[in-house]
Amino acid sequence: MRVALVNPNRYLEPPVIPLGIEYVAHYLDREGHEVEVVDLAFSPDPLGRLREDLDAFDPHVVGISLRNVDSSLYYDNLFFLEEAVELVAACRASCEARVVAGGSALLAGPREVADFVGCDYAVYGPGERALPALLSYLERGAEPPRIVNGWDYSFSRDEVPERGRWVDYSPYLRERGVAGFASQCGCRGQCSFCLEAGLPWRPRSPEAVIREIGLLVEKGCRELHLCDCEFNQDMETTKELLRGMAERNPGVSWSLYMKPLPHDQSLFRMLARAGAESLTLSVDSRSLYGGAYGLMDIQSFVELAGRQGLKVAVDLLVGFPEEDRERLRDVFDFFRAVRPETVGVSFRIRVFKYTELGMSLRSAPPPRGELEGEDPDFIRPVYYGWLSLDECRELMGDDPLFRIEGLERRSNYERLR
Ligand code: B12
Ligand code: SF4
Repeated sequence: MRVALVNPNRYLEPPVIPLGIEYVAHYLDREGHEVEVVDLAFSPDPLGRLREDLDAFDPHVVGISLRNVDSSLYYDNLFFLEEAVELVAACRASCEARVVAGGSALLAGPREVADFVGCDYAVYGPGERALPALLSYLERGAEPPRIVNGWDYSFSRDEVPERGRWVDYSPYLRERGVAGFASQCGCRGQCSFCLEAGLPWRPRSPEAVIREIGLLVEKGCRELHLCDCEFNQDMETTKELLRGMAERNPGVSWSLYMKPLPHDQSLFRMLARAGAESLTLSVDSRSLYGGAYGLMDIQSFVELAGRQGLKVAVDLLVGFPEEDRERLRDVFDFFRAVRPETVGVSFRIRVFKYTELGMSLRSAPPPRGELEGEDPDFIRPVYYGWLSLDECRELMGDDPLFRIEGLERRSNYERLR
């Protein structure tokens, strides 16, 4: 079948090469489908460009990759799905193709997002084998289910996806973008606010990841970002990968997300040897006091990383219903003492319908604070919080270590570059 894969992500802070599209395109191509990627990231006229490309290609299926629902920032929030509605409508007007949505935005509620953007089908989770499976229904003239669970199909752990074939990296690299690579999918964490909590964990084989990085190096990409939600989920797999990278991917420097646990001294030594430079450490005050990890774990993380010359940017989320200012004062004082490179603070929490926090806030009004936003499906931004900007500033003091996320449009890891 002819499949057009559309990247509507025009948020450029920083621009992100659509890795999900590259992976899905690789699998479709391998299955014998004809693939064209319509990358709208830098297009001055996205609707016009989409219509033109669809007219020329006349696809049977349009796959639209929805990465971000919104910018997830309380200040100056940008909501992206409105534009997706227009793009889906433009597909309908241009061709007869069925429209399939995929991408991490679907985690906000696959049915809700599918209804919002008006697509025919939606795949949530990995699309590598799920989209070809959906196409085979259509080829047979059968009706696929409207919502497909990508984890039922997953991906092949040994596959080495082609890189830089489907997407032109050059405008991204010119505008501060870096290529990404993924070593695993899913998360074993259970953070109450997070879209990824408890998503089935599937590792890729370290050998395949090392070879994929080799392909990126051949394309001239030596500065990379890991696209795992958190790297340190399974120490055995991560260490095997790091050993291989140190031996076979020399000269690569990369950034990654990590969570406080698990970690040990050798993990940081191996990260440094494998070219890792900056780590974004995700911390939320509820997990901190709920037992997932403690202050000592974070202190040891920052110290051990620092000893290896690794820079640590902390993404800190505070202001859960059960907290008060005194508890948060302890958290801020702790970071003031431990001093990672930078701490990006969010004190309003983006709430999603099916997260633990979303479900509890929907079932009963919180003991303190309020929900801002009207959408019962929580697709249009809904925020929860009780701390005011002034109170948050007071907790930060005038220490330049802390920055409030959203008041400037640069993600935490970029401040380290
Ligand atoms: C790594 C990462 C980053 C890196 C990216 C580095 C790089 N060079 O690629 C950086 C730090 C730059 C970043 C920035 C941001 N990020 Co980010 N990021 C991620 C993370 C951890 C991985 C994304 C990724 O590439 N995954 C690997 C690829 C292969 O997976 P994928 O894109 O989802 O594609 C798969 C499936 O979704 C599906 N699929 C994808 N497209 C399609 C299409 C079809 C048709 C089908 C069928 C299937 C399909 O198949 C693919 C293969 O399995 C995700 C969380 C997550 N695990 O998804 C957050 C995440 C996407 N980011 C998020 C956010 C909010 C942002 C920022 C807006 C933050 C900010 N305010 O600055 C920016 C946006 C930047 C931009 N221009 O879009 C949120 C989005 C949530 C929301 N509110 O919508 C996420 C979900 C994190 C979270 N838990 O909240 N990010
Ligand atoms: S915050 Fe990190 S560890 Fe927690 S559920 Fe989300 S991705 Fe997993």
